[in-house]
Amino acid sequence: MRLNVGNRLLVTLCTYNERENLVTLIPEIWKYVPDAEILVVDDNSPDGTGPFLEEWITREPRLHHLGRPAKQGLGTATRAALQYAVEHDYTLVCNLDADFSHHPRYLPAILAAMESADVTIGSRYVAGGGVEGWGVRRHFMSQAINAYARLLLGLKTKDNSGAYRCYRVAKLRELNFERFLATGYAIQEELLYRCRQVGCRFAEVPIQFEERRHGVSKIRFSEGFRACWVILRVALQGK
Ligand SMILES: Nc1nc2c(ncn2[C@@H]2O[C@H](COP(=O)(O)OP(=O)(O)O)[C@@H](O)[C@H]2O)c(=O)[nH]1
Ligand SMILES: [Mg+2]
Repeated sequence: MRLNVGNRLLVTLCTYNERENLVTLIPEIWKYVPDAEILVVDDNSPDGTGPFLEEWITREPRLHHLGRPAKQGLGTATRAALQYAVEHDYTLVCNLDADFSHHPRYLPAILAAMESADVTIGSRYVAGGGVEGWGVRRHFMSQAINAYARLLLGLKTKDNSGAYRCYRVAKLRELNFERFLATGYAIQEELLYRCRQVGCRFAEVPIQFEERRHGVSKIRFSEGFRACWVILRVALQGK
């Protein structure tokens, strides 16, 4: 799809050891949205993602690399990605996991929903959405975290823990990123909570969450408990 005239879209990918996925994911994103620029926030992955991107960038002006010295968590990586979009004056920023769990085929529908929303969620938990390849434990963890976040943070949206989202950068500008508490996976719930505080309109577009194509998940079971603790602190901190 083509972007409306004057709109600039940044697609952000946070990565730790996702080089094998990036090789095909980045061109796949441009298949759906050729005008998008892509930012990879990489934490000095041992698989050589950094040098691989630096070489690619010499041939591709739509590609950007924000390299961090060491693995610092998905929360701070996501924040860095969104802050980059604010600092570089994009209109919209879409974030995807970099392992093909979030297929770029949904980007056109997500962008269309932004016509009347400030935040659009690529949602596993609305009609037409779903998850493939998860065991019982992973399903339970996701459902439990979502119910917990809805209860504590008063969120009305269905998929509050997924990272597949599009944000209107003008609304992100209103957030105080210094106040964020999450450094890990709870960043997703915290972002929705803070976006709601600044009056964002939300939309959810169904996606099928797919099994990662290469590599291994970086999430640990303990991450669920850590996320619950952070969500509680966010709720207590209030405005
Ligand atoms: N930059 C950065 N990316 C991360 C970090 N932890 C996870 N990611 C990336 O975040 C995305 C989601 O992580 P993943 O391990 O697939 O989590 P899962 O899908 O919940 O199993 C992937 O693109 C990871 O490479 C981190 O500490 N730093
Ligand atoms: Mg994944």
